Amino acid sequence: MEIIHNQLHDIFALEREKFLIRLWIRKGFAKEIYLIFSDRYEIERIQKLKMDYYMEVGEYEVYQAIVEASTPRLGYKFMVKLFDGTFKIYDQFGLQEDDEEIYVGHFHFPYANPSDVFEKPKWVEKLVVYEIFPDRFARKDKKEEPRELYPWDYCKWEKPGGEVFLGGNFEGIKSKIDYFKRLGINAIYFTPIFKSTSSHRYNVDDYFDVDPLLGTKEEFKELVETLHQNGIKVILDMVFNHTGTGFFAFQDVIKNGMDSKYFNWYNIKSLPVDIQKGNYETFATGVKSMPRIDTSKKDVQDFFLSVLKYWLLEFDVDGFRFDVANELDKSFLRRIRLELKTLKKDVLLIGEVMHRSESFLLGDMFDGVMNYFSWEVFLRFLLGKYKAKDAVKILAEYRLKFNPKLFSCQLNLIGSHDTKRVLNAVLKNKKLAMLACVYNLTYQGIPMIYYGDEIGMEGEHDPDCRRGMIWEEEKWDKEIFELYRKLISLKKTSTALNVDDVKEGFLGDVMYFERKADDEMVCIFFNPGKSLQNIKLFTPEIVGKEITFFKSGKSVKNFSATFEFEILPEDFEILIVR
Ligand code: ARE
Repeated sequence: MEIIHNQLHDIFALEREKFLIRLWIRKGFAKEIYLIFSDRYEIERIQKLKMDYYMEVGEYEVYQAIVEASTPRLGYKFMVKLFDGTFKIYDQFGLQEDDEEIYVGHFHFPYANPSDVFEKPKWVEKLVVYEIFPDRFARKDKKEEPRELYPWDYCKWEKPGGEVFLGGNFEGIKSKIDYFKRLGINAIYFTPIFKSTSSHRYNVDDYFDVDPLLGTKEEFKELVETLHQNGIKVILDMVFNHTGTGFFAFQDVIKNGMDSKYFNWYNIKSLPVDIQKGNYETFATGVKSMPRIDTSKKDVQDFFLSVLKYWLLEFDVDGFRFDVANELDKSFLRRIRLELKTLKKDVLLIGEVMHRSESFLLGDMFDGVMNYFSWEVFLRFLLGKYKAKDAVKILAEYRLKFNPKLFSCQLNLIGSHDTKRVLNAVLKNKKLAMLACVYNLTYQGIPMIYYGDEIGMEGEHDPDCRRGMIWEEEKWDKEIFELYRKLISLKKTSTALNVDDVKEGFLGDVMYFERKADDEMVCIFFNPGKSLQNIKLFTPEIVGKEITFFKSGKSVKNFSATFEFEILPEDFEILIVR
């Protein structure tokens, strides 16, 4: 085993002259660690800073230091004090004997350009996103409909795909403002709203128009305005990996073959292009309704950038979620960031990446991704597939790869229009679904709630997870609904739940998150097992503090460094320490 965890020596520019540096070192190896640093060009002016112990992750201890530098440049190495009082140096060449002369081996942060400093959109703090699948959320009847509709509760018996329309629309969504306020959410992510032949609308035929079944562009504009007036931000889903077959460029290729000026936008395998055969590259395998478009081409990028600017500027939307983001050309993703952030500094850019996202989260493309990865780890813990200790290690190792400001922009979810609903994911165990909800609203990042999860709706994998929203209150699970309301309110008022940090930990079989601000500490405990757990905390930070139990609302003034309480089987507790 490596003494220094090589992968995890990290540096992030928090500001142009302020750096966060972390080092992982094997447990029990170091007594103290010092950071030796200077401007790279002034190595005679070396400074020394004692690093803070940050947390334990698996076999390693993580130390960190925040360096206030005098220029945007940094040269640095680590001085490791061992228990026998001797020192070792850790630099570019690895771990070696202390030697005053070897400063040349130092690590470099050559120059922090403005783009190296990740800025999170201001409104991300205290944000709770609600995901709406427009065809299935709410419908306000219109006299004439452009399509045949199925009954709202049709999906209870059938498992219909994209060909079945229930007819949810913009007016329907607008009529639910009171519901959004009651729940407390302050942003909505809409799956695609553009003109399409399917009810999921991921095969877009016209990126400059909304689907007529949803309403008109004017109605959408009014909806955005109304949501904004009520403090609710709007995030749109943009599908740039593929188009619909009715999209003008694809139609032009069908008509003109190789003479079409859009011919090289697609990967056409033979001519003539035949939609029945699907003789072209598509999304996934053989999805004929979705011809894949080549986003490495400059004119394709130009076209889609004009689409983004149109919705951003004309409709004043606040952010975008990019479909199949992991397959888009990275030069396109970098252009999106550069051009959109110039137009609107605070626009939020979220990628749909269902797996580990290190290469997408360097700060040059997205602000965040849909965080399926951390959820999958937590889910395995809930289901007993991972012990608390192992889940904590994976969660922390993953989180610590990222700039902490950027990690706060991850869209944390526990299900979506593409997966089983959370209740089904936890095998219909309501108590575990409630633990998932607590994870969702308290882990570092932006919580995203998939419509209907807050009232306990069920649903297997796509398309079953897209049933019509239940509006009859007597059919709701009120206990789940109240838990969501209370947690959303906590997320919106707590300072600790909004810091750019979390510490994952475990006490036996219990997992916990510790979130700490200057004026408040919030500790969240999860006990998915079948036995009652006695929790004994020992930390001087609770001496003289008032501790409030989230569930009962009871507070106690605490005078010692120890604090004991119980958590029932398959239950959680949140302590708010002020
Ligand atoms: C249909 C079927 C699905 C099937 C899919 C692919 O219903 O069961 O997985 O085809 O063959 C839209 C519709 C879907 C429709 C699809 C094709 O909403 O109902 O699904 O079009 O007609 C991958 C991608 C990820 C993608 C998912 C679906 O990585 O980007 O598959 N998600 C986006 C949207 C979808 C949308 C599209 C893409 C297409 O969010 O709603 O689908 O625009 C494992 C793999 C993942 C894989 C996942 C599939 O986890 O590791 O990579 O994700 O399975 O669930």
